[in-house]
Amino acid sequence: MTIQQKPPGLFTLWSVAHSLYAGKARAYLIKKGVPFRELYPPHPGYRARAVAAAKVEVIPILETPEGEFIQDTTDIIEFVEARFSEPQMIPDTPVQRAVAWLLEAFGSEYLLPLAMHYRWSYRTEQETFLRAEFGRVTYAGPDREAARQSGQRYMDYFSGFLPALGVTPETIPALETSYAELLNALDVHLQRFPYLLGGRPSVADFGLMAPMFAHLGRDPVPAGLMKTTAPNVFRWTERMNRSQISDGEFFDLPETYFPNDEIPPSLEAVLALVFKDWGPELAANMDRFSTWLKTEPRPSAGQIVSRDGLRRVHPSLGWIHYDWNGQSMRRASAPHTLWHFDRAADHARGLEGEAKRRFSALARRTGGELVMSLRLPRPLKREDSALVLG
Ligand SMILES: N[C@@H](CCC(=O)N[C@@H](CS)C(=O)NCC(=O)O)C(=O)O
Repeated sequence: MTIQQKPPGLFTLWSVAHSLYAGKARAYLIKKGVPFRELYPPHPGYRARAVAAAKVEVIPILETPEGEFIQDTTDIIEFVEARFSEPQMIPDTPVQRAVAWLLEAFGSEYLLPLAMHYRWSYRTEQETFLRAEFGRVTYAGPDREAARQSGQRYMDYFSGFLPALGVTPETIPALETSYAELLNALDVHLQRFPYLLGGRPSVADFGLMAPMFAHLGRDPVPAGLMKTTAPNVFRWTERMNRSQISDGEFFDLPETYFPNDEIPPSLEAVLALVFKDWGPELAANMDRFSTWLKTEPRPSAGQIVSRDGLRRVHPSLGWIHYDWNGQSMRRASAPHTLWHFDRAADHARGLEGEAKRRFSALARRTGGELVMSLRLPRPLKREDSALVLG
């Protein structure tokens, strides 16, 4: 096999087209104008360099031209932002910045069960597509049948996630109803604005691209649903993968965030759903983390936060139960979600004076006061691709 040599200055995104989190990192690098290429796992460098450095088998991993490796899409964004401040991808006004990080966390975490549901509960309707996509993870050759067979192991692995994500025949109707509500609210907003915070993309959009592109906007069944019920959301997924900031559709809108740190009513409607739908899970995860801490003999700084003590992409501390939209929900706890939520909440907690008052009023109007009052019983950090105690 001939391995392509990379031009100098080029970043590498170890990636696949149908990966949820790669969709977020890809859109970010495109909009940020970072020169990058994408390489797939069959390339020998994936295991030898990227997985070896990340210490977990995961997609995506960013490799810098200097040979550093960064895993976790939020860490990737933070790393690149620290290196290149322009073009701006994070609002610098206080309320918008807190809202942007909150939506970034919500998109990256909350919608994972829905994305996985629409991929795997409708598997028979989209089997050929999924086989082709998962084939690309393990096979790079001309034999189509071999490609379609080769991803089977990964398909079995990922489709097995549904019960741990709370997706069961009992919860599916409520999950689908809540998703329809969210699609509708986003569709109304994106009729008027190209991005969540106005004329310029932000971390809010990248977080939402995680579930909304690879699964919900690309797999045949959910993409059909998105196109037929929320076409503005589908159009936004296309826009998010183009390097231009402005879009000819919105020709009179400047390439800036909403003026005066405003959050328009159509985005408030989205936030109301964020708090209503995400709140019960966050509170249950918080309780589970507190209980786990109490049962650990000597919880020390740097200890891996995972029931089996292993470094995992999606660690768990056991099952959580909570009432959710009239359903009793049972799923595996997700402490990584708490890490993500808390980084966003920290921006809100850091607000002062008039900005603090405006954010509190916004949380009150959108039913988010309880959610925004949730506190980690102990800090969480990421170290070497593991979630650890601070
Ligand atoms: N928090 C990570 C999650 C990455 C992730 O879940 N990637 C999936 C593919 S989209 C994966 O490789 N999962 C492997 C696994 O769960 O074992 C990120 O933001 O990068």
